[in-house]
Parts: sequence; structure tokens; C-alpha cells
Amino acid sequence: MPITTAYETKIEHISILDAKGNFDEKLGKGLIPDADLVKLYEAMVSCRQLDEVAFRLQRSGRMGTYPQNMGQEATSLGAAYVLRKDDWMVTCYRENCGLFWRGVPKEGILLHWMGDERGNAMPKPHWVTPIYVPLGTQMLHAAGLTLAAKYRGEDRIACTFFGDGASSEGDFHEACNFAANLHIPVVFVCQNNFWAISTPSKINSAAPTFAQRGLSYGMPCLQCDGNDIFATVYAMKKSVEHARTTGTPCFIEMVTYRLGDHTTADDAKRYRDQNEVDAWKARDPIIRLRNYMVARKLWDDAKESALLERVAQENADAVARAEGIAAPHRADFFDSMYAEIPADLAMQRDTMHTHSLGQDPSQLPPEAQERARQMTSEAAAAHH
Ligand SMILES: Cc1ncc(C[n+]2csc(CCOP(=O)(O)OP(=O)(O)O)c2C)c(N)n1
Ligand SMILES: [Mg+2]
Repeated sequence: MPITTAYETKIEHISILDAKGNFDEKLGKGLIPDADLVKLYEAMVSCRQLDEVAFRLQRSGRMGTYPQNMGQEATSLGAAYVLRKDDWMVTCYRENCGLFWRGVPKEGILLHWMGDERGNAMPKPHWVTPIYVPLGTQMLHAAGLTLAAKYRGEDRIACTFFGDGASSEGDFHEACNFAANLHIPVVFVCQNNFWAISTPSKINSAAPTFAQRGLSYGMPCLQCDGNDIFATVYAMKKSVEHARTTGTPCFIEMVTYRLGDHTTADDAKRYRDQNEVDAWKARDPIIRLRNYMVARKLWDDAKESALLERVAQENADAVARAEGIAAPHRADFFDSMYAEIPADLAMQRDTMHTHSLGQDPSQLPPEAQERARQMTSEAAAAHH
């Protein structure tokens, strides 16, 4: 028998506004209305400025650690712009721009990195999850959340983000397998920023693209320029439409670059060539969009100064809110895990301020019982 072809495919790469300022009218015309484009630009600048603020907070001992998002703003923003407000957005830790677009308060992100649990209490109307630091776990949760939506008969989809490095985690493969085989509409977005801390992406995957990782699970795959807001929006529109109309997953590789260190605990100069960084600075998504808007007379220096002034104030206010939050009550941590607290934990909570944690309160001396009662009612009052 002659040898036949069992399977053949190609992976499309989408670029609309390139780093030299060339604009593909065929793909880009009418894709983003001008008024929205200005808002998207403002959102990226605002996020970039907050990165600077957070960096200084960390360096001055006011924040534990922080992963700068610098250079990757157009990826999550393009996604957030296209997703429906009640679709799930299940992120890693470099998607601030998209989270802010959905209305997550800046102080929430700051509090998270200041080590305050309340930064993780993402308000439900935004349909986002807390920031995930354990690599890969978010993709499984995205698949689970969307399976739950399907089970309830909702047409909500999810979009989940992860890095090139995280796509080598077992969790990634399990989530893809689960979503593809059970027909769960998840858009998997791999942010290939070429590095997983000091591990270059070329030794993370031997395949020529990360996009083809989705292919082996039978998902449609795309690659796009992740530093081009037009391309991320285009790729997302195509993928969201696929997920919603077919009820099945798909995969986008957004090619981008981490302009900063991995986190404030890292010094990328020790393993990265400055020429590489400089080459990517020239492809910065913000500069690229600004040049385009200036050429189209949608933007000018006066608007830029006014924006920077407004954003500086907004960010300072967010820092003030994060730093000014009242200290949590010591018993609060009993409240976040269960809708109804189990009896043994309730007993621990009620006796935590006595010297006999977990002891039946009715067996405590009367003054200890009274103290425990007071602490519990204080905690309840702090909540309501
Ligand atoms: C399960 C797990 N293993 C290891 C780590 C430590 N770690 C944190 S970030 C990171 C690299 C992630 O690289 P990538 O997925 O490419 O995302 P990027 O930071 O480049 O956005 C590692 C190894 C972790 N957080 N979780
Ligand atoms: Mg990476």
C-alpha cells in the first residue's frame, strides 16, 4: 500500500500592527473602534505605571515580592476586551492589565503581593479567580469551572492564562486532555515570553511553536503577536467564537516578552543578554500602539501628559487604600474556607483566644468563656 498522510495541518500566525508600524488593513480595519483603542492604550499605560509603583514599594520594604507585567500588557488586555463580562478569566500572575480592565481593583493586586489574604477575595461580578502562583493549577480550575457552567446549562466559557514554562507542567496536559475530551469550552492562552525564570523557552519545548501543544489534544491552535493589541483581539475573537459556538476548547500562543526581571527576587542580567532585551524593547506593545494612534491623530503629547498625571493619582490612591486597610481580625481566617463552618473548626475559633485551643468552651472557666464569646462577636461584627 502506498504511504498516505494521516494528518496534516498548519498553524496560523496573526500580526496586524507590526513593530515597524505597518498595519494590515484587511485584518485590522474596524476590528477595534477608535474610542475603544484609546481606552485600551490608557489601560496599558496605567498598568505599566502601577508596575513601577509596585517595584518601588517592594524595594522600599512595603511589599513582599512582585512580578512585573511590563511588556506583556497586550495579551491579557486583548482577551479581557473580547470576553463576555460573565465569562471566566482564570489567570496566572502576569495578567494585571486584563484583570483591571474587568474591574478588579488595583489595591486587590497590591494586597495580594503584600501578603494580605484579602487581596485574593476577587469580587464575583468580575468572574475572575485569585492570582495563581502554583504553576498550572489554574488551567485545571478553568476546565472545572467551565464544566460546572455546562452542567448548569450556562453558555459561559473560560479563558485561562499560563506561561511557556507552565505548559510543561502535568496539570497543563491534564487540563487540555480533560477539556478536549469532555468538550469543555476553554480558551487556553499560552503567554510565551521566552523565559521561565532563567530557563529559556527553547529548552522547555523542542517543538517549533508552543501553539502545537494544543494540537495533540485535537484543539484548533493559533499563534499571534502578543505585543500587538490588534492581533491579540483578533485571535481572541476567533477563539471565543469557536469555544462558544462549538462548546469545545482551543489554544492560542501569544508571543511576547518579559521586559523586567522574573520577579523582584530575581536579577535577569545574570542569565539574559541585554541585546535580546533591547530588541524586545523596540517591540513594546505600548510604544507601538502610541505611534499608531499619533499617526492617526487619535493621540498627542498633551493627552499623554494628562493621562500620566491622572494615572499617577489613581495609583497613589490604590496604594493608600492597600496600605490603609484595617488589620484583619485574628479569627477571620476561619471564615474563608467553608460556607458553614464545621463544628470542630468552630470550636477552635471560639477557643483560639484561650490557652486551651480546641477545648469544649462549656468546660472552660467562666472568664475564658466570656472572653471567647466576646472575640467571636467582635469577629462577627467586623464582617457585617
Ligand atoms: C508548581 C510550581 N513549580 C515551580 C514554581 C516556581 N516558579 C514560579 S514562576 C516559575 C517560572 C514560570 O515560567 P512561565 O510559566 O514561563 O511564566 P512566566 O513567569 O514566564 O510568566 C517557576 C518555576 C511554582 N510557582 N509552581
Ligand atoms: Mg515564561
